[in-house]
Amino acid sequence: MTVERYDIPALADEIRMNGFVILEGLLPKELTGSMLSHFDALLEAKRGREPQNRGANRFQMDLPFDLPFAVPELYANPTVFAILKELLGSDVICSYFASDTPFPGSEHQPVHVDCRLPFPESPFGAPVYSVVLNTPLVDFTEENGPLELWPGGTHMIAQPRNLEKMSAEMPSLKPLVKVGDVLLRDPRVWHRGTPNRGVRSRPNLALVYSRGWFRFEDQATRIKIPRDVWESFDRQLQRMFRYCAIQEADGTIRDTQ
Ligand SMILES: O=C(O)CCC(=O)C(=O)O
Repeated sequence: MTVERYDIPALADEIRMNGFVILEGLLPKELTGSMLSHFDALLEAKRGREPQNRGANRFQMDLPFDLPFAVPELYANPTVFAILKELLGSDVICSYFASDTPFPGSEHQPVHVDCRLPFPESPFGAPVYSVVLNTPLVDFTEENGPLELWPGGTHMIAQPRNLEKMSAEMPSLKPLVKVGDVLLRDPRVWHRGTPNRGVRSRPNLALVYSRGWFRFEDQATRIKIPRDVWESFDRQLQRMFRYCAIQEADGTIRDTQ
C-alpha cells in the first residue's frame, strides 16, 4: 500500500494517545518471509555459542546490516517515515536493528519499558521521542508467545513504578500480528514477552528510531553498516544512521563522522 492510502496524522495521533499502531500488510509477505531461514541459521549459531540473554529460552540478537535483513523497504519505509516525521520531527535517527525470539519453553518476561526516560524526576510524561518498529518473521498466535502490551497511556506515566503489580490490574492485549504487518510502538508502553507453547521459535525484528538528540547507552548494540552500503546511502540516510558505525571490508569498525 502506498503512503497516500494512510491517514498519517491520525496514525501519529494514535501512537501519541494509545502508544501503538499496527500497519497490516505494510511489507510484502515475501520480503520478511524470505528472511526466516537465514535468521534461523544465525540464531542457531548464536545459541550454540552463547547463553540465553533474555530469560529462559529467549534471545535478543543484533542483526547484520546486510541482505537479506537490511532492505530499504524495511529500514526506510515511506509510510513509516511519514509517521515518524509527524511524531519525531525532521531529524530522525535509527540506532537499533535487532530481534527478540522466544523458543518453546520460554516464560513470561517481567513487565518492562525499553528505554531511558529523558526527564526521570519530572511529574509529567514527555511526548513521543522514540518509536520501535517490530515486524514478525512468523505469524504470531496465542500459542507461540505473542508480545503483550499495556496500551492506552502507560507510555505517558512519568515515573513508572510497580509495573508487575499495577499491570496485573490493568487491561492488556496481545496483538496477533502476521508476516508483513508492522507494529509501531512507543518504547515506554509497558510490555512483556509471553511463554512460547508452540512448536518453533517466534522471531520478531526490532528497529528503533528516535529524535536526533536521544542516545542509547549501550554502544555494543550500535548498528554496524558495511562501507559499501554506507556509500550507497543518500545524505538523508547517512544523517539518519549517523550514530551507527561503519564496518570496513577488513572488519575494522569506525565512527561515521
Ligand atoms: O517478545 C518480544 O518480541 C519482545 C520481548 C521484549 O520486550 C524484550 O526482550 O525486551
